[in-house]
Amino acid sequence: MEQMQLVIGNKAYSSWSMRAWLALKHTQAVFQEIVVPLDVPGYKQKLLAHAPTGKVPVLKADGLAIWDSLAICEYLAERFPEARLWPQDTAARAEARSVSAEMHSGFPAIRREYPFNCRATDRHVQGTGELEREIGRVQALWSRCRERFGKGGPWLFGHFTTADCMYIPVALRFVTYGTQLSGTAADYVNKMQQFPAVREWVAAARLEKEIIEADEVGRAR
Ligand SMILES: N[C@@H](CCC(=O)N[C@@H](CS)C(=O)NCC(=O)O)C(=O)O
Repeated sequence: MEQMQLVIGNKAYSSWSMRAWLALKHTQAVFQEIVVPLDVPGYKQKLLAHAPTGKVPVLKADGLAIWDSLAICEYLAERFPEARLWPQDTAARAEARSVSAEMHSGFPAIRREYPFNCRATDRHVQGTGELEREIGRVQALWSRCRERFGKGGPWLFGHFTTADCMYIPVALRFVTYGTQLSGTAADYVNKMQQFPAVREWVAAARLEKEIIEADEVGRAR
């Protein structure tokens, strides 16, 4: 079996890359990272050489190029069942798939107003009502997952799953932009910040040199 490769963007700025990377890390498979810095001259051509979307992440495994973070998580869940990237219980799995899809296809205000910038600290933006509503929805969703399905461990469904891969980059945004959280949401953010894979990703992001100005919002003037 050839070593898998994961094509990703800047660790500082690419939340979708982080999602696939967290899932792949969790399988404990050995893999090679191919980092393609985004928004620099020629980057699109480099991405198009890996997948027809010209976007990251792309997983190259078993002669396949699998694009899109959620498709990658699904593939890894099938290929590494022992990693339990979905809960085993049908009801928990249905809910985990629902909240993962909700993140994958939704939360436009969080994505627009809180650009992912995991090495930044102390950023503040004047959020819209839509942003506030979405933050409230994320907190409600985390609380429900933890209360109904989280008894077996600290993650949304107890053990680490694809749902955590989807929401850890959201939790990191809450840290970057100083979002006020309490209860379950605050506990979840604290837990994820101590998680070795998250620390490894953020530490690597801090070493990157590239700056994407559009994602550097909320600095003190
Ligand atoms: N739905 C895709 C989104 C992928 C995506 O938008 N990736 C961004 C980086 S986070 C990208 O490749 N941007 C480069 C570009 O659009 O040129 C997924 O889940 O993987």
